[in-house]
Amino acid sequence: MTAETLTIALSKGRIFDETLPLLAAAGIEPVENPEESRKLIIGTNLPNVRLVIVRASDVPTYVQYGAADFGIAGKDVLIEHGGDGLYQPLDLQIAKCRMMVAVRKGFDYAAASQPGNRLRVATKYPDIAAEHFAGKGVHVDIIKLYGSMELAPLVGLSDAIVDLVSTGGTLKANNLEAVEHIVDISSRLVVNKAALKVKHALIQPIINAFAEAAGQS
Ligand code: PRT
Ligand code: MG
Repeated sequence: MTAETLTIALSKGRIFDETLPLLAAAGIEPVENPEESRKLIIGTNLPNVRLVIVRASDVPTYVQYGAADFGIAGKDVLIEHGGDGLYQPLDLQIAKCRMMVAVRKGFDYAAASQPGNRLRVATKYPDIAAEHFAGKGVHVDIIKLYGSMELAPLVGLSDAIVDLVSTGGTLKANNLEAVEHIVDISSRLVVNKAALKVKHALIQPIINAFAEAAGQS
């Protein structure tokens, strides 16, 4: 971690797309598109600023250990990660969605989720799911998955799923319906605490530009 260079951790896809205008507002333009390039380190128009392209759920880890100075991660990822060693100055209001409980259409969720009952829940978010059902007094067997949660209730792996919903199109296409809203999700700026001190002169103007572009200053 040298004081004069900056490394920013981003994931491909919706976060990268929605971060581009924020980077532009801070005068930062990637020289390559990570969707097309296989490179994991991408330069920018600024010689001292580079991007590292990582899995969405790995962004907090890179920032926590200082391998990236800051990054952008969904609140879903941050809740599961725990946020250790991370300063979270801004809700960027990008990549918005909702964490929901969903079941097969026609499944009697109201009956199945009575306090004292036992429910099988498939999810990529075991901590969020466990806390939600503990709050309702429902016993759950959590089945950890890494993707395509929507399949689990269709093939009898689980009664319910806890997953992110944005348009609702994926649930609909798979004959599922959302039955409970857990929490609204958007993406946050996460900054390494040591980097914020050592590289304050480099990082603070970017935080300010992001805040302004996100309508929060
Ligand atoms: O895809 P990969 O396994 O590499 O990682 P990831 O799914 O964690 O990354 P990515 O890029 O898909 O998502 C990054 C972040 O975007 C997440 O951490 C969320 O904070 C946010 N986000 C916003 C979403 C969605 N909207 C979203 N709709 N992440 C995932 N989805 C998925 C959802 O899981 C479901 O499968 O999209 C599907 C539902 O979308 P609709 O529009 O059909 O409702
Ligand atoms: Mg995804």
